Formats: sequence, structure tokens, C-alpha cells
Amino acid sequence: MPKVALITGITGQDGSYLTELLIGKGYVVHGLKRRSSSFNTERIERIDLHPRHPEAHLFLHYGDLSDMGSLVHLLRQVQPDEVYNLGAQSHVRVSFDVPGYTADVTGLGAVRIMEAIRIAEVDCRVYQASSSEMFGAAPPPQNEFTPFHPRSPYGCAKVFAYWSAVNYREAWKMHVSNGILFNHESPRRGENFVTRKITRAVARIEAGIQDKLYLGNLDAVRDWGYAPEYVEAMWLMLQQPQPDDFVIATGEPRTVREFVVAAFDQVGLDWEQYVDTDPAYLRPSEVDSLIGDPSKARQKLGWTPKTLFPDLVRIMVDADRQLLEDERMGRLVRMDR
Ligand code: NAP
Ligand code: G4F
Repeated sequence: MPKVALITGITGQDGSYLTELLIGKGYVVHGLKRRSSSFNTERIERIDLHPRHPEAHLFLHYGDLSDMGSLVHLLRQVQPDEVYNLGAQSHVRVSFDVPGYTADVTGLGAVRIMEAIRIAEVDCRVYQASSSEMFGAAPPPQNEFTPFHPRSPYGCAKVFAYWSAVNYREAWKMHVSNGILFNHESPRRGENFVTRKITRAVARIEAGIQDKLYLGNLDAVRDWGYAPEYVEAMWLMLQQPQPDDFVIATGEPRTVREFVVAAFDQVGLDWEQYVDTDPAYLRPSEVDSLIGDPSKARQKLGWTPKTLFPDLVRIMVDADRQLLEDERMGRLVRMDR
């Protein structure tokens, strides 16, 4: 019998890569998608075969992390072996505008999914998408022993979800693991996260359809990795006999400014002619420096990052240039370009 996985947040960056990884391993994948007024399945379109197609391995279900009933019904129906809770209001700046909603979906949503597993009496392993944003103001390098000091409603919600996951593990002996993932990017990254905002702008400026790129804090330090490699770490965590918590990162610090310079360099443009700052993109409280120490993941999971900063920037800029070219030629546009 193939293994069955349930993914919340399947329509997001990580959800789409994880779906491909699991289907490649022979899993049947079920995904929770929320209702939206326009299509939100662009990232998984190419694998979204009709449920009655003989080769279908992916099945999508309407539901919402704010709706307990939908989660219980879905768990009863699907009976997964593994649950990956990736669903979240995941934008840090936006979380200052919608703190209550962020706490509900990103924080309480994790409790709802774990409680639904208990209510439905499903015997499964659980991955909770925790975040380096939980470390916030704690000085780098950060590892599994670094105390949390979140600096945003998003970070606070993730800390609540993290400790709830630990509590379900201790109280109910559930196999729940936290992946504390540092920033990871790809051509499928949402357009309002800084890396994709930059690479998309570089392609559009080069093509002559955008004049300026407005950004916030250029001095923030992040540890940027490549998303397809990070979803493999999620899967590895659930293959361990014992549940545990792991930092997943490259350990390589770079500023937002360095990302800007590398991206503009790739198309031979001088960034200073095009980039301006706009206070609208500053955060009420910023996280200055996130640099992860992934030693535990290397030792216990055998996981190491392979795609580092220069290649990541190149992959993303190339993909956004290709996307524009495809749009211009009227070709079918795929998110994985
Ligand atoms: P993403 O692209 O923003 O995807 C978030 C997913 O959550 C989307 O599928 C979204 O659906 C779904 N979602 C939002 N609200 C929901 C709700 N109320 N009910 C059900 N689903 C909902 O995020 P990502 O980059 O793939 O990240 C995946 C997870 O890892 C998130 O929990 C994020 O917080 C966490 N994380 C990300 C990073 C990173 O660097 N990418 C690092 C650490 C942790 P729609 O498509 O309909 O919006
Ligand atoms: O790309 P960002 O929005 O990512 P951020 O805030 O680090 O959060 C991401 O990574 C977390 C892991 O640490 C995830 F948990 C979270 O879900 C999300 O995926 O911003 C990165 C840095 C920040 O310091 C921000 O202030 O870039 C700075 N920045 C400068 N100008 C900007 C901009 N960020 C955005 N989004 N837009 C700007 O114009």
C-alpha cells in the first residue's frame, strides 16, 4: 500500500515542492486548499490530475485551518500516515496589520490540526512548519538551544505553535517534529517576499517595463537556502524513529543589499540607479540577523544544503527573465521556471 500524506498549505511554495517530492516517492498526497475568489493552485497545476484519472496521486480538498470541523472530517476521510502542517499567514510585515488573524491561522491552526488528529484517532506522524523568525532578536548563530525572542505577531504565533507541537508530543506521545527552517527561496516564492520581489523587478527593469524598485531595510541579514532542498529535510524528519526538532539552514549570512547587488549584476545593471527605499516596507520591529547552525540536521538526518547564495540568485533571476519571455511569446507559463 502506498503511504498517504496530508499537506496543509499545499498551494504555497513549500507545499508544491513537497507534493512533487512525495509523489516521486510513491505517496498518495491529499492537500487542504482554502476557498479563494480566483484560482490559487497555480503552483501545483501540472500535477493536479482529475481525481478519477488512473494516474492521479494528488487529491485536493476544501478546508481551512481556522475551521476545526473541516480538519476533523478530512482526517477521518484521508487517514494519512504523515501530516505536514505548512499552512500559515506567512508574511511577517503583513502580520503587523492582521495580528489576530495571524495568531488564529498560524498559531491556533497548528493546535487545531493536532487536536483534529486526536479526535479522528488517526495514527500518523506530524511535521510542524516552525520558523527562524521565532529567534527574532536572539543573537546569531541560532541553533536548537537558542532561546526564542520573536519580533512580530507572526513570530509569536509560530512560537505558540512550536510549543504546542512539543506539548502534543509530550502529553499525547504523538510523533510530532518541528522543522525550524531559515529563509528558503525559489522561483515559486511569493512575489512580495524580498528575494522574489528583487528578482522579478530585475527582469522587468531589464525588459523596460519597470522603472524603480522600492525596498525597506537593506541591512537585514538572512540565511537564504533553496526551497526544494528544504522540503526534503521535512520528509527526513518524519522518517526518524523518534520525533525531534531541527534547525534547517545554510549557515551563510547575506544582507538584503548583497542580494540586490548580485541580482542586478547578473543582468549587467547598476542597482543604485534603480533601487530606492520606502519606509512603507520597514517593520515596526525588525529581525536584524538570522544565521542558522544546521549541525544537528547534518549529523542526525544526513541533510546538507547544496545550492548556495550565488546559484540561488542566478536560478531566481533566470526564472523571472524566462517567465517574462514566455508571457511575451504567449507561451503557457509555469511557476517552476
Ligand atoms: P506560502 O507560500 O506563503 O504558503 C502558505 C500556504 O498556507 C498557502 O498554501 C496558503 O494558501 C496557505 N494558507 C494560508 N492561510 C490559510 C488558512 N487559513 N487555511 C489553510 N491554508 C492557509 O509559505 P511557504 O513559504 O510555502 O512556507 C510554508 C510554511 O513554512 C509556512 O507555515 C511558513 O510560515 C513556514 N516557513 C517558511 C519559511 C520560508 O522561508 N519560506 C521559513 C520558515 C517557515 P493560499 O495559496 O490560498 O494563500
Ligand atoms: O523576504 P522577507 O519578507 O522574509 P522574512 O521576514 O525573513 O520572513 C520569511 O522568512 C521567515 C523565516 O525566517 C519565514 F518564517 C516567513 O514565513 C517568511 O518566509 O524579508 C526578509 C528581509 C526582512 O528583514 C525585511 O525587512 O528583507 C527585508 N526587506 C527589505 N525590503 C523586505 C523589503 N522584505 C519585504 N518582504 N519587502 C521589502 O520590500
